[in-house]
Amino acid sequence: MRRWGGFLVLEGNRQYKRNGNDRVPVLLLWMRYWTDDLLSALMSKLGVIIALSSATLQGMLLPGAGQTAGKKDGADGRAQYKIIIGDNIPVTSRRPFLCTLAAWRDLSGHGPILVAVGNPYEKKPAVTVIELKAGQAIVSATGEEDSRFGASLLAVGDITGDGVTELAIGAPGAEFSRGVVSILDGHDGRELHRWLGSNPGDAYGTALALTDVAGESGSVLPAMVIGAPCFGESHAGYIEVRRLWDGANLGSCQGLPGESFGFCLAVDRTPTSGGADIVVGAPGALNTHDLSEQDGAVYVVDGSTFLSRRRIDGGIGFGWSVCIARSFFTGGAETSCVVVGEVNLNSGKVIVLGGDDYAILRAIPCPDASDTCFNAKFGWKLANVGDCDGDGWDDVLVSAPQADSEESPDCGALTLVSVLKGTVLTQSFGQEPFFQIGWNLCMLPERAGSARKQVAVSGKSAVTTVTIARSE
Ligand SMILES: [Ca+2]
Ligand SMILES: [Ca+2]
Repeated sequence: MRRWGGFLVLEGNRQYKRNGNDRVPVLLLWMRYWTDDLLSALMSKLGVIIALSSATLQGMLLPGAGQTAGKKDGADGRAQYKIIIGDNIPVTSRRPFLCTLAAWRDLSGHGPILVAVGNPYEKKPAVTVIELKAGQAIVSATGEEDSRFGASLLAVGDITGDGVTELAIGAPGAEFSRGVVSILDGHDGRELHRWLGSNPGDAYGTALALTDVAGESGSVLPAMVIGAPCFGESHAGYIEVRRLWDGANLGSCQGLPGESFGFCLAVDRTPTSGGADIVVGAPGALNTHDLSEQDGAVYVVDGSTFLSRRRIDGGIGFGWSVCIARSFFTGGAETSCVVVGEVNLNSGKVIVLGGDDYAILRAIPCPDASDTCFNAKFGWKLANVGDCDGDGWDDVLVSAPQADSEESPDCGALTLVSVLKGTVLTQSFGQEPFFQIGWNLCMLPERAGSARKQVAVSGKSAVTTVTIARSE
């Protein structure tokens, strides 16, 4: 509903009250003031618009319009895992929900965990590197006004050979939205590379991912994939692959008009021949925040020829997020699945694609234990958190930043799903109403010998650390 007019928005949520064995639909409505700089500026000209989509209202009032609940795993539906929402990471942003995150550990894996926090929508966009345990900012870099410097962040590993990871920073609004990606030396912040989009409006640097390319005599070299979704009706979007050590442009691949090809990226390193595959989301979005209103697609691109191997079509908002889940069969070949978020007004779902033809293996709907899914944006971000339940397949953490719990509207939810079984392992909600946990997710480096997985998560009110652990 936020799409219609914005500003002061009347929001609704269909919930159910128990009445004996029956459940009676109850409509909850509340007002929200959407404080975006752009919208504030528009508002001064246009005044307040209260918009309420009749289609949405109808959807809320129709009984049974919600998704069926995902089954909880474990005996008696008891969760065997828990998601613990922990300490806040200090952030200066007025709007942490727009923060982007990257994390790494330096000095051959034994140093403290460092987290880079991007504030791309501040008046002076900035990226600050924080030492997680001490909660102290170590260093920061700023970009030009409206450049959206820090809209994407990626720790790219050590290029210079000093044991310190370098940091890639995307600024898709820079140079008249041509977009710029900078690789900064992790030691002194020196700019090692600066790459530009081809044309104004490309939004080059909206998405970043690491990949491998073939080097001389069978060696493998690290490279970076850069997404330029060229938001808009007539723009196709493209990806570009750059070798990290010398910045060489190795090739590119383009999408179809209006589909925002390059909106999100994942790299599948499991194919045994021809190097890594690049998985590209093309949800047909007009920008990174408003939901898509058209059918989306996901492409699998050969990472050595940069030719599209396959296009997989989906419903509205399909391809909003992508990640790879791998399996490790002892003595057998490693295989993988592509996990795709389909985010739309209905509730969203996560779809698992696999096999040689990337067929749909299973769809995991938003688990609506308390009918929390309407416009929850389930699938907004995905993070591969490794194999939590020991079934040999990676499991995936799914965010739904506008999910409601029974007590709190808009607190957001994090859901751990089993890719192999298509079930929900556990779910946790944001701590308070309107916390909106899950606008961004970033895995933290694992501690040696620890079974706990840690994820940095941004919500509306704060950036926080989340731990996934077996419940005893
Ligand atoms: Ca370095
Ligand atoms: Ca698993």
